[in-house]
Amino acid sequence: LSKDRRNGVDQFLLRTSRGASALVSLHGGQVLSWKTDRGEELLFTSSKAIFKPPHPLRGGIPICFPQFGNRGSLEQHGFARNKIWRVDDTPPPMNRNESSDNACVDLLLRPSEDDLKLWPHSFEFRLRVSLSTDGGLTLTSRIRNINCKPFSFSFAYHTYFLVSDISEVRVEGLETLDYLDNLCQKERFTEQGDALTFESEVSRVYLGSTGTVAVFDHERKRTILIQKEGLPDVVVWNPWEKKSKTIVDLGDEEYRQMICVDGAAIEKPITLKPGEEWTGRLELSSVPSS
Ligand code: TA6
Repeated sequence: LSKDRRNGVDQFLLRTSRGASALVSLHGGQVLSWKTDRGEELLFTSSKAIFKPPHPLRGGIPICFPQFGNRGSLEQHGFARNKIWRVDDTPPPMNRNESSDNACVDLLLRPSEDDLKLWPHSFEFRLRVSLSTDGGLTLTSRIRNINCKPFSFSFAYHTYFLVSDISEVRVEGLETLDYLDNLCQKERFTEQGDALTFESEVSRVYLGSTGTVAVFDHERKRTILIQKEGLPDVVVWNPWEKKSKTIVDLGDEEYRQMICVDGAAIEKPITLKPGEEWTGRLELSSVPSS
């Protein structure tokens, strides 16, 4: 684990002995880069990304909490991604599935006075980012209610994968699921059984996904496998050409090199009673494919 600073914000580089790496910033607790042991980047970051908190950072894995999108009274995707997190001095113990050989960093977010004015619920949000010896990336979020009243939230790991060409990408594992289409007033549809391919703007929330979701990048001959716990929904987003032009921190043509596929909990918000804790885990791995 090594540390450096960018724009006055600390960031941490996790590395395996074989050379895989992940870069994690205190800005948003955001993973900014994830590379294979051959040095190939797997996450997209916009060339126009603004590295100045509290501006959210376009790329990597922004954490949407305590609200996903505009489904509530808070700013888009909640405030967690805009905050400066701190290193957690009292991290949770390793669980049985975690190896002490993993490279990891533990971060903590507590609400500021200003956050409490907007969202009057005290919480502790502990994030562990862990890189296993085989290069797999795991993000574990533990959110605890330290208030005297229950609260509810929605959540997403808004993961921007880097792809060679969006037209050559296929997403599998969502066939037959119901989804809410953000482009049609969040109307509910059912996926008709084919893998997803992309030829126009897509903004959907797939519901009740239990299995592995796979992102095939035909041109790069690479597949990303997404597994998750505590995260029943999967967001799929690509802004395509027209929408991209309205997003200031995204290049006009960059939509071709990205696809967001998020492990999330959106349709049924998570409710925590005082003292309760929720865990949401995302496990990403990359495998060569033909
Ligand atoms: O479905 C994902 C989404 O909510 C889209 O509507 C789009 O706006 C995207 O997130 C990115 O949001 P951002 O606030 O980062 O521009």
